[in-house]
Amino acid sequence: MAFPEGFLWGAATAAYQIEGAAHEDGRGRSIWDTFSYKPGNVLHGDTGDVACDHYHRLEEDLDLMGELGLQAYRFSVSWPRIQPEGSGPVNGPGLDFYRRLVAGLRDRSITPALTLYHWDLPQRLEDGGGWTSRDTADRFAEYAAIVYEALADEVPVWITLNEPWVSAWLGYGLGVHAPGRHGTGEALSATHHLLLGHGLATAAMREMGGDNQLGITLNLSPAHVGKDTAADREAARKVDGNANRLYLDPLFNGSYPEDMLDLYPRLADPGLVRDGDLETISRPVDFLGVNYYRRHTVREDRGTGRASGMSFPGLGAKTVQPHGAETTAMGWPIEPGGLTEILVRINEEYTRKPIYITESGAAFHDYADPAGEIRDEERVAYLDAHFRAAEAAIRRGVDLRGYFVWSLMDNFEWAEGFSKRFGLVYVEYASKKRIPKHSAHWYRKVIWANDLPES
Ligand code: IFM
Repeated sequence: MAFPEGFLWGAATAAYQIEGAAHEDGRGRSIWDTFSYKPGNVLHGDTGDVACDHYHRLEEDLDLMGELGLQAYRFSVSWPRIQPEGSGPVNGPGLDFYRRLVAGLRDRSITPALTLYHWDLPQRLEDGGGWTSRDTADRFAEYAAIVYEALADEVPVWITLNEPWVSAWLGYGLGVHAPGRHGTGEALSATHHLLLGHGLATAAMREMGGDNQLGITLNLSPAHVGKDTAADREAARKVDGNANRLYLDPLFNGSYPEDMLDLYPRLADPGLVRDGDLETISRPVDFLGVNYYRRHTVREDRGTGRASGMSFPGLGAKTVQPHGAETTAMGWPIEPGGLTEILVRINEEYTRKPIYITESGAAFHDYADPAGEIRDEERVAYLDAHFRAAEAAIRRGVDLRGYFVWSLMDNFEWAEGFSKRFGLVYVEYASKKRIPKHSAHWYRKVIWANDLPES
């Protein structure tokens, strides 16, 4: 194996998924509070009110990270903790929490990587249209500048948005995430304003100076053809367009893809995409963050019968399980080769800028055995295979700088509530006790050696 010297091994989390303390120290309401309180939206009625109680267990969790030997930690800042109304005055205690977090990381020589937006939009902004409104992009840039002003000296890696595809399509298109709105037009407006917000925030932070690395995180999934038919090829092209190119093209080429403009004429509407927007969106970043979980194996969907996988409404496409692939507890196929594939493609088709894998990991049916051990050997195998796939991309010329495992600890998995466990560390939710799983002990050795054990 050949991970370069200085390769950053880390783990990732997000504010709403772990913090809890939803009504403390002046935090405002977010769209995930509203969404999760509505019966039927989240499995078992779970909410992030308490989550892993990380807000109150900060020191314990920092110690845990130190014990795991993490070199980097990716976390997100909760916008409604900083600006309870989404604009206007800063909530000091909210900012102080992240100051303490960052100081604690630095004390332990763990590099902080900060995400500004991981889906918890202040509800007040949603009341004014949320990401379908252009105003939200401007407010996001103001919020970014507030956080940057406070933490730029201590945080070297900045990520504007986490997975804008998920915010736009699951939140505004399919309604399975907050704010639970349904409509292709809304998802497209949200897509554009999220990207614009990224561009404006990046520009605002650049103007403030500092030699930090600024980037954005996309969730990317190669789209493969299910059967070699013209209809499946067409369906796979559309899924690739929607899931990958709709975000990569404006960021790195300064335009929406031609075929997506044909499919979604709204993206050519000057009322939505104004002069100069694409220049703002495509201003250079210092790195791209990639979240990789799965490939899409795509078949045409004539809308008959029940789709066994994910269906892409309006695209005439659905995903199916690839023959023989094992799946995670999320039902996602395990295909490490897709990680090499997407990294090499970015390098060849979009940018030679450095890349971080900002999330990669899996949920399995973990449980504590009578001795209190969590023997998650499936996760060890999963991570081992994906680390090898990342290394294969490095050998093929990709400038990969680091790898953040999703997730540091089990947490609130959005619409799935607490039913899906992605953590290196097990959380016993009743007591909030943290128990490192076997994968955590294994990962510690990988980090220490900057290498993988012989397979
Ligand atoms: O838990 C999420 C995370 O918030 C964003 N990326 C995917 C993870 C697993 O679904």
